[in-house]
Amino acid sequence: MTETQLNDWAKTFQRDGFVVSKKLFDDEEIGALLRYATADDRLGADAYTRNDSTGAKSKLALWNDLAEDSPYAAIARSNRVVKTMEQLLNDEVYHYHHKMMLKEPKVGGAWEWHQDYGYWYNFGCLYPDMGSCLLAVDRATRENGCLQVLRGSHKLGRINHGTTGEQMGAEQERVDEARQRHELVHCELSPGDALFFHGNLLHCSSRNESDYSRWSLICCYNTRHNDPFITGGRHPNYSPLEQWSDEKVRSILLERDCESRPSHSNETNEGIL
Ligand SMILES: O=C(O)CCC(=O)C(=O)O
Repeated sequence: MTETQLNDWAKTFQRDGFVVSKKLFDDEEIGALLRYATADDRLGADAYTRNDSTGAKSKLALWNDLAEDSPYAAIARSNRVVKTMEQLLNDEVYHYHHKMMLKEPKVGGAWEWHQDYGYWYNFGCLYPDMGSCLLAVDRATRENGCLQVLRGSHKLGRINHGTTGEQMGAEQERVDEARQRHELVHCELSPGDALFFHGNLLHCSSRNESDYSRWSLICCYNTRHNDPFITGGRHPNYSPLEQWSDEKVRSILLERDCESRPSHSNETNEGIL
């Protein structure tokens, strides 16, 4: 991607709190990741569920570490994701964690309206200068519960969060007010598209009512100047992130295609986002 494109994305991100990069990963790369993930027994074993307010189950597997041989981790290190995030957040970023969101057909639960910084504030991050890249692994539509965002809501600042079901949700009164003033956008994505979004952007997703799964890989980053003031928190403190070239990540994805026995770290981080 060119400097001009990155600058345009940074402007959109500042205004809207999110920006979409179409086909950040091409069909071959994302197809390989989907086949790998589908055959990845460890993913099923690592995954845990969070009940939404109706009791429907939202399933995810989350890693704080970047295992050398994990294709999910390779994407989290990839130059095309990390360099973009650095441009959007205007600082060096480091890996905070990454997770596979597994929203299964018919049963995959909703995620309540929240800001990621509503969670991360509690882990010693002083500033909301943090962001996530959601990579669509298979198609995300309204029917299978794509992410919904309120355009520009990152400018509201941090809203108090309480517990709803087994998740945290932003204070309802403020969400209702924000919905009157900020456009609701359903982020329908094709496999390989990436949505970069700010830590304070209000977002949610509905239950998966369709016959199709909605899997996505979300890579979360913190800025170097925002190293948490506590150590040993839920997610890591600053350490430099080794970025991998797009060619290297591509070859890892294609090599791992259809391997059913990955050996990436078994660290599970049972709990909150
Ligand atoms: O994947 C989803 O549907 C929602 C994920 C989300 O809101 C989050 O990880 O913060």
